[in-house]
Amino acid sequence: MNNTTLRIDIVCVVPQSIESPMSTSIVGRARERGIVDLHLHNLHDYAKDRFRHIDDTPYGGGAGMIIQCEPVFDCIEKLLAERTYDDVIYLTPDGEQLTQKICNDLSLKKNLILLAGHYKGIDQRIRDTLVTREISIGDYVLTGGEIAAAVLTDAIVRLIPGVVGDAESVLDDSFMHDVLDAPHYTKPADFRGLKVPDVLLGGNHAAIRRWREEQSLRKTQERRPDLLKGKS
Ligand code: 6GU
Repeated sequence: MNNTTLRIDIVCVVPQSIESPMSTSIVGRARERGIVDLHLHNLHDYAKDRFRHIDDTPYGGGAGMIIQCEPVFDCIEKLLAERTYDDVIYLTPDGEQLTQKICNDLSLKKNLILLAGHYKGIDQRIRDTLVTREISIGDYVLTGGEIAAAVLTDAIVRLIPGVVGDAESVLDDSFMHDVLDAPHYTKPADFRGLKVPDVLLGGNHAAIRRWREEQSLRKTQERRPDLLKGKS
């Protein structure tokens, strides 16, 4: 791997669940090309007993199982001994909500550990000592953090220069400028009588830019007026 590579280590309970999305399409190609160096770690490989247990019942009682300190410390301390990490991110519904800005910042890092929990959660001592940042991908609950880690990885990797073919298409996305994307059309210009707006067929680039800005603004006003607050 060259020295501009972003290394991401995903530490989780069920790596199989995200192997495919992390190995195909744009993320898979970025890995093949050495732009991102992605490693999946199975916490069960760090279990101490022959049944590969990594969780136990919560002190104080209550429903659900808690991931134990030992396998997580063993796995993450092994990684930390091998290189310096910019952040150890725990994916959890009570974390800071993920935004495009956070993705932009993380895409500039060199080495990241993403820790994905399962069951009821992880022992608080892991969060107090190893974890440097906690992120949620939205106000809803998933069965585990693996898919959240895959979402975060996907959102970061596509921002690395050279990963998405057309750099401009990344910069124009919804949220890149705090407004939503304008509508897109491709051939044919008339599909069952459904017509592409004339302005897009005319080749007047200034008019097209103005139309897209108007559409973006109107859609944002309708769907996400919160994004426009504090703007003139
Ligand atoms: Cl990061 N994990 C889980 N389990 N559920 C979530 C989440 C994370 N973000 C939103 N819901």
